[in-house]
Order: sequence, then C-alpha cells, then structure tokens
Amino acid sequence: MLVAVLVALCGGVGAARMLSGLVRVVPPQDLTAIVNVGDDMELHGLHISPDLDTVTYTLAGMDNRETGWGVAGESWAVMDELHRLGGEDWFRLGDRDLATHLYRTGRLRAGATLSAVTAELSERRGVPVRLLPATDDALRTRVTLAEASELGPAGSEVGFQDYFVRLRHDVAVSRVRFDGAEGARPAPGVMESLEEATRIVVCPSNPVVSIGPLLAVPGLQAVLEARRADVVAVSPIIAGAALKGPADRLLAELGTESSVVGIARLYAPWVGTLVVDDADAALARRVEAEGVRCVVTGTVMSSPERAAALARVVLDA
Ligand code: FO1
Repeated sequence: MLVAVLVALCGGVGAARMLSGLVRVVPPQDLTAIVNVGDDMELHGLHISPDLDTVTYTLAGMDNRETGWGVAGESWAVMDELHRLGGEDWFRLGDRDLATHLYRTGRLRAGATLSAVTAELSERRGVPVRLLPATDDALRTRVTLAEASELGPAGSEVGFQDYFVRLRHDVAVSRVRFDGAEGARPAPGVMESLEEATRIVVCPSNPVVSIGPLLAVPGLQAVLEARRADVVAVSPIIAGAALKGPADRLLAELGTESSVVGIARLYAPWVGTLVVDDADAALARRVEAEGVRCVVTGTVMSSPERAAALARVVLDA
C-alpha cells in the first residue's frame, strides 16, 4: 500500500470505478471523496442524491454494474404499482434504493445536514471511505435546451434529470448553470481535506455536469489552483468520445474541443497532470502544450484490477 492522503473529486459511475481502484492501493480511511450534488432532485417528496448513492453502492459492493446506477438484483414492486396507478415513473426508483431516499429525506426533514446523512448511510453500509457532498446547501444543475423537445420549445430551461433521463440526453444544449451555487458553502471537511491532501485526483467524470458543479462552489476552484501541482485528472474523453453519457457532446456544444487537448485546456488553471488513454498517446505533446503534464496509460476500468492499475499510475504520476 502507498502512503498518501488522497482526495478524489467525483461524479457518478466513472468516479465510482476510480474509487474502487483507489481503495485497492491506499488504505480506504486515507481517502476522502468529494461528490457532486448538482444531479440531486426532489421527486415524490423524496430527496434523491444519485452521485452520492452511486459511489456508496459501488464501494459497498451492491452496485448494479449493467446500469451504472441503482442496486444490483433490485426489485421494482413500488415502481410497477406506481405505473399501474398512472403515477410519475420516468425516474426509476427500485425498492431497496427507495429505502435510501426515505432514510435520507426523513433525516433531512428532522434537521440533519446532507453530509451528516451521507456519513450515516455510508457507515451503515460499511463504506470505509469518507464521503462528502460538495455542499450541504441546495445546488442544482439546470440545462437550457438548444432545440424543441417534449418538455418545451428551444430555449427552455429544464432540471438536470429531465435532460439526462427524461430526454435521454438526446437533445442539444446551449447553456448549463448551477442554481444556488453563489450562496453555497463547501460542506464541512471539504476545504480542509483539499488543503491537506498529498494528492488530489479528478475522477474521469463529466467535466461539465459532474466536475462543473464542484468548481461552482465558492472557494473550491481557488484552493485547487493553489494545489495545482498535486492535482491529477484522468481524462473522461478517450479518442474524442466519452465511454458513457453525454460528456463529448456537451463539451462540443458548449465550445470545448471533445478531446484530451480540450480537457487539458479546460482544466489547465487548476490541474497539473492529465492522465490520458493509450489511444490518445499521439496527442500527449498537444496536451503538454496547454501547460499540463501528460501521462499515458490504459484508462478503461473494465475490471477492478484495471481500475487498481490506473489508480497506481495516478498515484505515481
Ligand atoms: N438513470 C437513468 O437513465 N434512468 C433512471 O430511471 C435512473 C434512475 C435513477 C435512480 C436513482 C439514482 O441514484 C440514479 C438513477 N439514474 C437513472 C442515474 C442518474 O440519472 C445519472 O446516472 C446521474 O445523475 C448522472 O451521474
């Protein structure tokens, strides 16, 4: 095991895979994950935190590897019954997953903070990594659509999950903003962990809608800029494309080249080293021309062993 106090900046599935590699090479108690909450939403009166749950379920070994979200071997009795009643069932909440949202919502209503509830849920599920929401305040990603959709004309602004799940992110976007970000305060432990970490890892998460909301929390980007030499990012773009989700299209639509060079340009103010896939080895010089050190290795985490091999490279970088 390597000795390092690590902080990882996290979105959903890409981050969860990276964390499952990191816990194989550093003691899990030396790892803090700062997780996006821009995807959070209220539905059926419940507070749902998809990225916190994806990370928790993965580290607890109960994740659904096919979907990348939710619980493995899930049952759907509640959703099936809701469907029969004609209720809102576009966002699928499995029976076991629902227990998480019921627990979280009840505790929040009783006055607990999101970070306190997150710690309770991860402790009860035996997750040894410290999980911190980026903020305990309401910060919500909102997406302006560049074309008409079933949710309204071109120019309509919709919630993140409306874009991502309801519209299957199959519609062009003209703007992304993080509602509530100006007044959001970093959750307890976020700033301290970033200041004290020996290494900060940016997981291969969507730069716009997973990492973007973290940077929007006042103070976060400044501390990352101050720690730039110790910040290592893994590119979520391989050979011009995202492995999963709309990162490639979102980058292009919002004016950033969808390539490792585009990622380097976007992250250059606060990232010192970018880890890119072997498929992009020919672009290493162009990455370095952006002022970012480039490390080339296999970044596709198709198994926990490959995730651990990538984690080792990230720590040695
Ligand atoms: N993604 C889907 O594509 N369809 C769903 O019905 C869905 C339900 C869902 C329920 C709980 C949860 O934690 C995540 C869920 N997701 C679903 C995933 C989620 O929309 C995205 O993966 C993240 O927000 C993006 O990181």
